[in-house]
Amino acid sequence: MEDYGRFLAFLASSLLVGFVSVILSLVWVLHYREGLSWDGSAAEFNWHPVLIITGFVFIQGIAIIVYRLPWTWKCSKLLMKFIHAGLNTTAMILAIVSVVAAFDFHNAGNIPNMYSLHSWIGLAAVIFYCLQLFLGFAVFLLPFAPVRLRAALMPIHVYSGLTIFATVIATALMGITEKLIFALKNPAYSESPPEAILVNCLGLLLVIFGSLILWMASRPHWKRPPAENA
Ligand code: ASC
Repeated sequence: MEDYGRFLAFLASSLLVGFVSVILSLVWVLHYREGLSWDGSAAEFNWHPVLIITGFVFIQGIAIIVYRLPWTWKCSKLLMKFIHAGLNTTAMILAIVSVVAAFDFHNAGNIPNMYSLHSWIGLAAVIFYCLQLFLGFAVFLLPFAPVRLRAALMPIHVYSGLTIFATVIATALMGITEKLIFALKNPAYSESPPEAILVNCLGLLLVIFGSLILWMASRPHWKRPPAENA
């Protein structure tokens, strides 16, 4: 790879931006909100943004670009598939736990479920992510699918993976926005209190993280060389 340094700069920036996003989500719920617990209270709901940003955004983002790390090109393709699948499975589990936390909190407080656009798109994203994972496992990881089927499905796997990732980030932005509108009362969101500024910055970082990952994933010359597959 002739522009190894540029790739490393993108990788380091995305890791930094993703890591700071996770920290900001923790500062949000621990410093400005009710903290974290599992008791049906608002502190249980707070797992929702933390686990979505950690799992569904950060870990999923890393899972997407894991084949592009040049020092893994001498590892077997099968090992890299296990790492890709393992990171995505971890992200799926965290996303499901985070959705359970949101439903639990709503049910304990008689708050209606599944009325917002955030919840519709978010649940669709979780369902399609599970389908993507099980299909990917069956076609690309297990040894049964013929090469022609793998080759036919690979562009669809890549396209739907990137689309789900972008949708998850858009859904996180909707969730952040509605939470700030619901939760900030005195002072209100419109008065730009420090919590609003911090969480707006978190949203900005999620967009930057998504852009960096999608850039790395869409550069053909940063792909794992086919000759080194095995
Ligand atoms: C796989 C694998 C690939 C693709 C290719 C079809 O399972 O390891 O490189 O599918 O065979 O595009």
